[in-house]
Amino acid sequence: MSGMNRVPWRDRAAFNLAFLLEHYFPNSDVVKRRREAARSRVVEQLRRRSAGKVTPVERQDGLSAKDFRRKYLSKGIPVILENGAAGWPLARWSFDGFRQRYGREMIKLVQRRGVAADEEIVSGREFSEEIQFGAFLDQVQNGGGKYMRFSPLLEKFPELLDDFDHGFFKRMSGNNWGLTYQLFMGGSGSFTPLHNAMSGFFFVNVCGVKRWELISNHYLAVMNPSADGFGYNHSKAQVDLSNLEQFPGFDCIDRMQAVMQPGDILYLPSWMWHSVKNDSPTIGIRCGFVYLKGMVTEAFTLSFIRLFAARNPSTFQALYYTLFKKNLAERDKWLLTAKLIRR
Ligand SMILES: O=C(O)CCC(=O)C(=O)O
Repeated sequence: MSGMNRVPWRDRAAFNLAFLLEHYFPNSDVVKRRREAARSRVVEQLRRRSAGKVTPVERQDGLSAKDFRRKYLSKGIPVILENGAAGWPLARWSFDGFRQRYGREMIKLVQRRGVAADEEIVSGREFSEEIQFGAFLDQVQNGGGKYMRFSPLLEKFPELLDDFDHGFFKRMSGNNWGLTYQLFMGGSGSFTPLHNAMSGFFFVNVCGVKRWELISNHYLAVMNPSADGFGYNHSKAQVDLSNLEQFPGFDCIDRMQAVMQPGDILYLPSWMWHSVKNDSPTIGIRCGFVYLKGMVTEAFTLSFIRLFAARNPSTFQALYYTLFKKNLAERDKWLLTAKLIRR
């Protein structure tokens, strides 16, 4: 983002180092004090600048894979590929279509700390429930609060994978390995709070309207995530600034917004923070992919933490579950360790 409100690299580096150390010394007061001091300096610097700017994510119609890689992927810039999935055979991907085909099947919904709305987490713990797919779909369409996020459902119903243009993902990402697919279905008003993770992804919006807020990881100190060693980071900061006193400086950071219509595909770079609100009942697919350059250049410290300091799951566990583990119920414990799909 050219012309963005920037934080001096020294203050960012000081915060990043303290955040890294906190993963190894979670009870150290010295580390906590250093982190707080760095955060205050970042906020002070940002407050000397103008109010944060909100800009729309670019929309491109008919972008070639080569131009996508040159202009967006290699630079870590998000983009909406307008109607990118319009020609895919997704006609059966509707609430009625799913109800007819799979309505009687039992599915599992898992809510994880930091990426579920507060009211979905029962007494501060992760929470999962089994529900009949038909009943779940009914409540999504009727504005109920249950939200299916990061679901491995495509492994249960692998025939659905035939409806994607797998060549599209390979061409765009420049890889023919490392693709993972996860499903999202939520009702009107359902919400996923701010978080970021190592893999970049394409999000295919099949039904409904989704509203995204995107924030560069340049502002990690303002997002102020806890060092809990998950495979992802999360923040309780609210983009409507309703908890500015807890997240000072949030009004001075730049952010982007994207509104996705059915058929649109969003590219989201590694480590970019994002939150999502569904304006209407939605069905979407997240296709994660490996792009090493982006992972490291977008956030070296976070990549280092993910590879060497994360415990829930560790890199070894994540790889094991991604590559080998077949038992869904077990693998389902770890967010973002979706099975690699070869097509
Ligand atoms: O659609 C959503 O609610 C969240 C999507 C998301 O955060 C992701 O795919 O990483």
